[in-house]
Amino acid sequence: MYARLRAGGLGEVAAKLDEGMRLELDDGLRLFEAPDLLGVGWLANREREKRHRGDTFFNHNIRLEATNVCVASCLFCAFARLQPGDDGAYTMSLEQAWGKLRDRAGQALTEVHVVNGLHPDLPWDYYLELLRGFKRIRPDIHLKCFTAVEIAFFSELYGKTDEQVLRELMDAGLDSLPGGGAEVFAERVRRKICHDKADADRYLAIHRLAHRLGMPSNVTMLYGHIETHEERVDHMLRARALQDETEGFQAFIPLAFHPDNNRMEKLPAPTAADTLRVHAVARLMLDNVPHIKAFWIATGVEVAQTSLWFGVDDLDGTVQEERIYHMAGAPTPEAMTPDEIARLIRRAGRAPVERDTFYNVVSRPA
Ligand code: V47
Repeated sequence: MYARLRAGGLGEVAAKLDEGMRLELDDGLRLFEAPDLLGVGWLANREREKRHRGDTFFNHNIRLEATNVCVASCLFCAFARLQPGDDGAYTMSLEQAWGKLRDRAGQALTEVHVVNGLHPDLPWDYYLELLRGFKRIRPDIHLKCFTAVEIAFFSELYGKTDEQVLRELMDAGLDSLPGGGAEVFAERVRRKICHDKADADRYLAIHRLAHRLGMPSNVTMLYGHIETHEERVDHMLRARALQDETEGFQAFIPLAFHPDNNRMEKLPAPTAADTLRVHAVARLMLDNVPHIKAFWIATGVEVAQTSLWFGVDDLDGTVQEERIYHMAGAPTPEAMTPDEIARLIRRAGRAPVERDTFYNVVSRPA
C-alpha cells in the first residue's frame, strides 16, 4: 500500500499520520487533489478503525421543522419562504409540533432534532414552550434544537445576549445544538451564498459558548457548490481549532449540496466520488472530533454505505419528516426504521450500534 500511496503523491501525508503528526492546509489540499481516491479512503478508514473499529452509529430520532418562514436569503435553500402567507409558507402551532412527538408514543425515540427558518414574528415564548412541551410529553427525550444561526437571530430579535438565549433555552429543556448553518466559513463564499445571516465567527462563538455552558454540538459543512478545495480545508481547520479549545463537537457532518428548487439550481450536484473524498478528508483533518457522520438523506443510501469504508462511523438516524433536503430534490426515503438502518449498515460490512445523542450505546442490533 505504501508504494501505491507514494506513487499517488500521498507518501508524505501517510508518513505524517504514521508519526501521529497533525495534517495542515497543504496536506488537506493534497488529499483533495491526489487522483488516488482509494488511497485517501484507505488512510481515512485506518483512522476510523483506530477509533471505532467497524462500529457504525445511528440513532432513533425525528426531525421537526416548525416553520419555514425565514428572513434570510440563502441561495441554496429550497425550504424557506420569506413571509407568512407566501405560497408554501407554514408555521406549526405548538399543538401541531407537539403532536409529532405525541403521535409516536409507540416508538423508542431518543432524540428530537429541530431546525427552523428565521421567523420574524413569533414570540420568544413559542420556542421556550416548544421545548417545555416536548419534555412534558417525554421527559427523557434529548432535544437537539436550533442552529447557531437561529440562536444569533433570537439574540437580535428579542434583545438578549447569546448567553441569555442559550441559558433560557437550556432551562426550558434544550440539551444540545445541531450543526446546521455552518455552510462554508470562508467570507468569500458566505458573501455569495448566505450574506444575511450569522457569519463564521458568530457561528463559532455560539458553539464555543454552548460548549462552555456544558452543551455539546455538531458542526456541518455544505459542500459541492462554489467553494474551492482550500476553502473546504480552511473550514475544517477552523472547526478543529475550536475543538482544540473546547472538545465540545461530537460529530462533523459534510452536507452534500442539492441543487433543485433553489437559486443555485444550475450547478451540478456533487459526485459520489467527491462525497466519499470529502468525508475521508474530514476524518483525516479533524483528528480531534470523535465522529464523522454521513447524513444519508443528503448523500443517498448507497453512497452512505460506501462511506463507511471512507472514514465515516455514523449515519445520523431514522430522521422522519425531513423537509430541507426533500424540497431541494433529495430522492432518498423520508425515513428509515432502526431495523432498516441496522440492515443497511450490516450489508455494508459494518457493525450497527444504536446510540443516544451522547453516543452512549442503546443497543447492538444482532
Ligand atoms: O444549514 C439547506 C443545509 C442544513 C440545502 O447536527 C442544504 O446532527 C444541501 O444542519 N442542499 C440543515 N444542503 C441540516 C443540518 C443537519 C443535518 C443532519 C444532521 C445534523 C446534526 C445537522 O441543511 C443547513 C444547510 O447547510 N441545506 N439547503 C440544499 N439545497
